[in-house]
Amino acid sequence: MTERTFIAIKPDGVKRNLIGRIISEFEEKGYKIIGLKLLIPTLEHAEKHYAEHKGKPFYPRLIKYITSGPIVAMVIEGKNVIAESRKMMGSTKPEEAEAGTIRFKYAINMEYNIIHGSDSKESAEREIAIYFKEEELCTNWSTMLEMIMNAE
Ligand code: D4T
Repeated sequence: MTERTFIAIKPDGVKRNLIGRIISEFEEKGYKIIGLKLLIPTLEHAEKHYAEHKGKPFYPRLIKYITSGPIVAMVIEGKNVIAESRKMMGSTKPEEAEAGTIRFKYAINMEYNIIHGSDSKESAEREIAIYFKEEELCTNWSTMLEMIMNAE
């Protein structure tokens, strides 16, 4: 099933010059990027994004970190992209992340774990709406993969 997910390269990923490498992983897999922006999250973005963690001990540091610098916010479309992109990212705890995953390769610890990806269809819709207006998404273009498949 074609789905949309929200992916963000977090401030540590941007500061460590990993933008290109991380975007490449999604492009190489064949997913379609339909929304892309570099922004410094406001307190409003951060509080909405992490509303489920409000009140937890790590919440204040999480908000400080996510608003500390630019993130790359993306909307990615593809078959089963929500679950597949979570697999590509690996466990929230980098030490538990499987070899080859983005967090295994690049993340330092759970707090600075490089990347975020929605964990369900509901979170994806909610998170996309925090960072993008529907009209900012480029929904009608074909990747090479789709062009080849449609030509066959
Ligand atoms: P995000 O949402 O950033 O992709 O992370 P996950 O979906 O993989 O994990 P999460 O929602 O459980 O945690 C959100 C964010 O909080 C940080 N965190 C989490 C932390 O600093 N200490 C903690 O104990 C936990 C559970 C890491 C990711």
